Amino acid sequence: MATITGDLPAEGYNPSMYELLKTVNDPAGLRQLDRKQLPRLADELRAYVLDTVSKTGGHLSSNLGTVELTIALHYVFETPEDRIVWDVGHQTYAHKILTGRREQMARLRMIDGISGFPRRSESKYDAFGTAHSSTSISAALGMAVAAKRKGEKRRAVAVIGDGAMSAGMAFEALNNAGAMDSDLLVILNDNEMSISPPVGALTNYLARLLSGRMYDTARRASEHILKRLPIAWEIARRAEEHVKGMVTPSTLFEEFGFNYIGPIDGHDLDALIPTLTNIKKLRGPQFLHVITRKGQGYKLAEEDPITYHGPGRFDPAEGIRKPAASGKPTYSQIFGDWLCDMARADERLIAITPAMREGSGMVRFSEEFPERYFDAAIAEQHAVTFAAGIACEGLKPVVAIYSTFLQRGYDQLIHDVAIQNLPVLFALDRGGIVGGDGQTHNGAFDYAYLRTVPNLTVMAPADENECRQMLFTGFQMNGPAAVRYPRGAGIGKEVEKEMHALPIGKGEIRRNGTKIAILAFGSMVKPALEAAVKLDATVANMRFVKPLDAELVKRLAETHELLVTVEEHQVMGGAGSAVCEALASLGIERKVLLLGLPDRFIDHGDSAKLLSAVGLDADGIRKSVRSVIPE
Ligand SMILES: Cc1ncc(C[n+]2csc(CCOP(=O)(O)OP(=O)(O)O)c2C)c(N)n1
Repeated sequence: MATITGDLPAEGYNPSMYELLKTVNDPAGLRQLDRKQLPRLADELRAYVLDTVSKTGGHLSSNLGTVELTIALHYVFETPEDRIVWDVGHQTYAHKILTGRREQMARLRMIDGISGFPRRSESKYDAFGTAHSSTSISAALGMAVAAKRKGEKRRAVAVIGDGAMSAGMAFEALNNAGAMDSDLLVILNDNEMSISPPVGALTNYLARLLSGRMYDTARRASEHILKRLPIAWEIARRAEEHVKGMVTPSTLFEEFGFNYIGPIDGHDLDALIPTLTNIKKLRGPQFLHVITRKGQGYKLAEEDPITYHGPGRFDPAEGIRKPAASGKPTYSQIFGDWLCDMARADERLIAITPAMREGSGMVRFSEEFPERYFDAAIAEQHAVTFAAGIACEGLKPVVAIYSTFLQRGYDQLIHDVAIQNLPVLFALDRGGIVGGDGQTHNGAFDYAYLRTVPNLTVMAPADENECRQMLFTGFQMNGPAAVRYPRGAGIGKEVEKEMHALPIGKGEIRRNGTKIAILAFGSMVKPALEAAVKLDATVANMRFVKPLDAELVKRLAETHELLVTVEEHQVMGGAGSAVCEALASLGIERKVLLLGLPDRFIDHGDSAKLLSAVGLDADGIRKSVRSVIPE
């Protein structure tokens, strides 16, 4: 396979480069091709992935790494009758291109365009919707069991990365599947990378498995034992397979009840296709270990798979350029800076991430405080309980976690942290609409799932400085607290180096008006203030979703005709609901307009456009208010 060097022609790729790819409109068409044509198809597919992703943004490195595996799977298996479940699903661009969505790649992750992840409603070839990791083995096992129960001769395949394999759910599924007689194939796509280098004992184990040391050591030890028994040695020597069985320590996956095959080169179609063809004939749980390279074929991504994991648009000939330093910092950066400052001021601080060092703004912390930095791997449940254990011993854990991924750690949050009232600070990133990743990644539910938990304090900053001060406030508390902030840059507010704790459960009036009072939470304070000018409305920055500032609610209700709550969160169960509950318990009857996300999943696309489409910008807020109180 030729490497795309980065020295591309100035005009970029042109469609004539995709002559073979253009003829493949579905997997049935792919299966018509001669095997000798497949390497050429792989080259075109890889170039097409690079070409389209460089124009739309999206996941790149992982997709370049699964081109041959995708071709081989659709070539050998009878998709869509045979089911392929892609774990996380961020590596499915080649799959999308080969399953009739080649032209639609131009609108990948955009409003009305195709999703960056598999989705059952998008294609019959997307056997299972994914995006959160480590679900594939469970889902494929369910499909295998259902096929058996229905007497259907379909195959079920789960393709899972070594990073995704680190999650408890993957092991729960292996444990279950290995003890069943289901025709399930698990393919471990091992590229020795998660988003950043993977961590944990499994990673070390896989590396040892690959280096062959484990096999060699065991073989030598066994030979030594067997040679003392000449007859036994002779029998063993003759029966090669038997010898292998006797001297190779069974792999972890064999211990789980799988038939382990591999490792094989995941970029070699001559290895992949015959192996998969043979496996297809085998019954019972099979485990194929495939080695791939993240970023394969595009030199810049091979050398720096982290930067090319999920880039925005870029010129493939030049590669990704670092953004100009003058841009507004993101909330993740504000968090990362606070974390370093706080760690310097307080020795007790320990920071934890479930495999999201880069996205959470923790690279600098991991370098400056390596002994106080813990990557728990893609294991949100473990990350939360691990923090609880640390807090029990008087240290101060900070769990940096995306809102959508804390959904995975909810019981741990309640049972291990909140019930014991342990001082764990949750830095909850990606609260609200997240853009291209879409419905699976939107932080739309956290106010609802957090504010119902006793002992927990929930804060939402209106700007960058408030974010820093809230992190400080939460860190000082003697119980659990969460600071929930959005994806991307803030409003450009200057950040004070000085840290001071905010009064707990107190909001603030940002603007005085008449008749209408807007009670704004977090990112909605800014558009609320803009909308308020024409409405002549009062605006409160509520700051705390829990404990809610009931006194402020009371005061505003007594002095205004209409209360308007606005939040970048589902209306159902959100901060507006909390305001209504407060009014009810105060016995106050006042008209309330609740603005927030509607009761449906919000799709992918440009965040500002999506927010505007649901009325969560200044204009939308103003119009909604005017529909209740006309001018
Ligand atoms: C539950 C959950 N936590 C975190 C993530 C964010 N995430 C997306 S891809 C990824 C790394 C996956 O690594 P691996 O499975 O090895 O696939 P690779 O990208 O290396 O191909 C992570 C952590 C996620 N999708 N789901």
